[in-house]
Amino acid sequence: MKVSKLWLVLSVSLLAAACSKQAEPTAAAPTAAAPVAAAPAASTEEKVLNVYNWPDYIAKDMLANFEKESGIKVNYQTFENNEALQAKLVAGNSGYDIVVPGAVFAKSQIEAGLLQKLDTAKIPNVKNLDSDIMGKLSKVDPGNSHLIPWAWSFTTVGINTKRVAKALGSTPMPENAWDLVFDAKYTSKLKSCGIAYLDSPTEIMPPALHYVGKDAYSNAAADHKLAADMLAKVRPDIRIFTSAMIDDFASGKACVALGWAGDFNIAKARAVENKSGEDLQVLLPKTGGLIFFDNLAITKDAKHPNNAHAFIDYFLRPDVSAALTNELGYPTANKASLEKVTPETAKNTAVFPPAADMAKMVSPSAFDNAGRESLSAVYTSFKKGK
Ligand code: SPD
Repeated sequence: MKVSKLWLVLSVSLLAAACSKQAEPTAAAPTAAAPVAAAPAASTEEKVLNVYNWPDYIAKDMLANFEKESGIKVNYQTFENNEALQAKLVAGNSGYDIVVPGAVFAKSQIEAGLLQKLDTAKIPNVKNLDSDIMGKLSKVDPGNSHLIPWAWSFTTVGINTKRVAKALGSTPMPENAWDLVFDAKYTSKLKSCGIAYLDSPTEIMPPALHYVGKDAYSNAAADHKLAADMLAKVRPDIRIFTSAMIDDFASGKACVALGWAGDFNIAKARAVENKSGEDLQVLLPKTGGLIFFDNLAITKDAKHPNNAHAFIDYFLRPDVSAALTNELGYPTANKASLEKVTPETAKNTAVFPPAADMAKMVSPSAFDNAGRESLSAVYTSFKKGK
């Protein structure tokens, strides 16, 4: 089911709020304002929490601050794509209390009973969430009973401006940024400086389907074939497949990347930090990027559900959510955090795209099981170059 136009509402409301901020933000580090929500049964639960999240997706001090304040020790591990998380959840007994599925996968995970209902009485900071966004998210999670948004961003194209200009030579930049990664006219030139793709069927096939004029979340095998034919033409030019491309992009190893705007924001900051001289730019394709939303959820067999609720509540403090946006360039659905978003971040169009660009974005949706199988087969052949 489509989460229709959630993202336009989201961008307009969040950006307006962020831009209307008057004063400098306070320090992002959590203060001793309110104690971590004490869960009634916390005393019977060991002080441990096992979290499974995407890499490069948490503010620097969040875990240490939460541990210090709550006395709960957090074991934190990462996965690189929704497929990897899905496999763990389906196998059961993952050992994880909190996981962070994309909305695209979360709907079927809720339906399959892999995630447990949240007890919002234990999450008082749920009041900080943007009600418009939560209303739209209820199409994926009826009654907002299982998911708390962690962060959102969009899949798009990032470039290393100087290296791309050199590799393209006299060929001008295309009007549509997707051409840089999907049209052999460009990829054949850019392969000399390195093209990187995300590495998962559900990350590559939706933009490829969108590029060939099909529904990005089509389940039709014929549409998959069309996208596969297009991809086959550029396959020889793709050097790197990885969903953790920040360092490759920041260091200049890849000059063009099909990836997540938030990760490109991190790469940009890293390039500056490392004084590498690489000039990175996040492009907003003419035909739109693909919005995604990742969410905190508690596994059905979580051993530490009270600690998990306490962690979620902690994250929903305005300053804690804002640190994710300010440090990494990933917006959240925490409306109350916008006052703490720095003016520099608020005006960064790769964090909060302008309304006109948001209007063109593709909303998240879900594949059915048959569609997902077909996509996997097509993607595997594409990667093998067969
Ligand atoms: N740095 C990791 C960011 C995780 C992004 N999740 C992307 C899901 C897109 N479908």
